[in-house]
Amino acid sequence: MARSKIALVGAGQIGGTLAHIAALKELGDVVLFDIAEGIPQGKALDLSQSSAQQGFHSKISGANDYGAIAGADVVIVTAGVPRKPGMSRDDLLSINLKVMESVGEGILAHAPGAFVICITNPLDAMVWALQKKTGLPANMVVGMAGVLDSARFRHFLSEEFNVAIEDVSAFVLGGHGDDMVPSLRYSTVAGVPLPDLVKAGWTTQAKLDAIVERTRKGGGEIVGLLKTGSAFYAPAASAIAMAESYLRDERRVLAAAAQLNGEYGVNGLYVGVPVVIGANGVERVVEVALDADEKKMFEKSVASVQTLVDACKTINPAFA
Ligand code: A3D
Repeated sequence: MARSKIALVGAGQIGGTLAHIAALKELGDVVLFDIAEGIPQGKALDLSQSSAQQGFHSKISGANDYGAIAGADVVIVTAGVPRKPGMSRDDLLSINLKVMESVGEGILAHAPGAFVICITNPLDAMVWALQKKTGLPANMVVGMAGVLDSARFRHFLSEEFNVAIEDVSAFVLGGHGDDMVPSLRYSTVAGVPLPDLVKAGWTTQAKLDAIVERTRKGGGEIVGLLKTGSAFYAPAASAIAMAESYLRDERRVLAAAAQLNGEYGVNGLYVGVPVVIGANGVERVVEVALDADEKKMFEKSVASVQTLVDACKTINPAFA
């Protein structure tokens, strides 16, 4: 049986880590694509040579030509530039919007049947632009952020409670940014909601509030420490969980930026919500009742996403 093909558009920090994890998990053959000459080829060669010790059979190749992604089952997009000192959010937006245009053309020409996972920031606007540019069905174009935000939340909670991370389940809604909405009511330890654990004396509300704040600023904390780039191990692991759920039809319930068409009262925007990912891509948006506070935070987060999308339409009226 033919192996699945995973195309990684962008062979930087996250792209290289994605290739490594995909190969270790034998998810399929991997193609690294980048505009930087030599980088995807060099990483592909290095990773291929690691198979002698690590025992995987995935073939890994690198290319500067979109033809190499032909027929990919999954495309994961990390192409773009990160924000540098002195660069405004709008500067970043206009550069990466152009990148999404060329990436969208490449995907449409060579891998229009793929499940496309976007990671490039600003995430909710870039995945919106990629879907708009390609015109691919919305269930096949999704953004990775919620899995990562939940992973950060779960890590901090597992440390606070001193329990295994797999017994901590976290629920995060909204756009990928400082006003994302980590929900305490829907986050649990072995099924017990966090507010009940406060009542039981396991922690305090103040400690949970601090963990929520740290989760919201989780990306910035790592940028501050690394100084030369942003997080890449956990972002790559998060996107692989999404790709794996699609390729193996696992039907996992994962937080992701999905196009909303009426769910949560939002229309046409990509916003982080829990979704079911299976062989048909995003198969279902999980919609739950929000209380007044959660609703207020969610609406604020959606408004931030709307501002970014409006900025994309101003920068390039073709997106309007
Ligand atoms: P980096 O290591 O800079 O890799 C980006 C790669 O994109 C580089 O190798 C570039 O050469 C390449 N590139 C630039 N323009 C193009 C183009 N037009 N076509 C193809 N390749 C191109 O960055 P990274 O891997 O650390 O991060 C990648 C992106 O992910 C950035 O936009 C980050 O902000 C974003 N990111 C998002 C999250 C989320 O949770 C959403 C987390 C971490 C990083």
